[in-house]
Amino acid sequence: MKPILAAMALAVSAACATTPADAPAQAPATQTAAATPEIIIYHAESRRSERIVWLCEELGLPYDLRYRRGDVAGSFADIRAVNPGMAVAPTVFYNGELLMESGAIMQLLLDRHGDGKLVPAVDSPDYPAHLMWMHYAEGTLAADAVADYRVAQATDGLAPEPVNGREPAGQRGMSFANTFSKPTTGSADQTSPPPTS
Ligand SMILES: N[C@@H](CCC(=O)N[C@@H](CS)C(=O)NCC(=O)O)C(=O)O
Repeated sequence: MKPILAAMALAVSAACATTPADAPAQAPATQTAAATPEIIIYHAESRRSERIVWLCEELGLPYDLRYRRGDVAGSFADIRAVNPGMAVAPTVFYNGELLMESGAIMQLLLDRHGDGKLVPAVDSPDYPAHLMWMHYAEGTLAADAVADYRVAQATDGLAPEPVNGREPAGQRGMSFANTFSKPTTGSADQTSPPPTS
């Protein structure tokens, strides 16, 4: 339901409700979606700010996109002007509040404006895996990939080599994501939980 319709439905049901004088007070109805926020996304092409743009599109949330097409350095100069201490993409203003961390911004938008879309219910069997992958993206995977990127930067673009037969960090992060299958008790694959005694 659109936020405005939800608000109208709440208002109408409140106006029509009759409560006997001795009835216990009712808990307020659960709010399903907050009012449409003002969202300004400071973006740079091919950067993580795309996550926020994508999500706003999925949720039908209006947003003001600020970036310079074909000019990543210029886009970051604009970001630095509004967020000098940590000029990263995304930098987002949500109802005037400066926010960073794409995962946190996504969670905020989904919690307040998702109306149950795109996220399994907290008590769903899919919720733990959903949460794990949400954190994996900017936790282990990003850390591993950036480690390889820094090596490549320091070695004129050479791909990191395996060390002691182990994959370089970023490749490990990607191959884990590519080969992961949801563990089920008793399965023999490498992602299974350890046996319980
Ligand atoms: N964990 C942050 C990472 C933000 C980040 O580092 N973004 C990159 C672009 S993908 C950036 O702004 N890099 C510029 C820099 O670090 O100076 C997030 O998920 O938003």
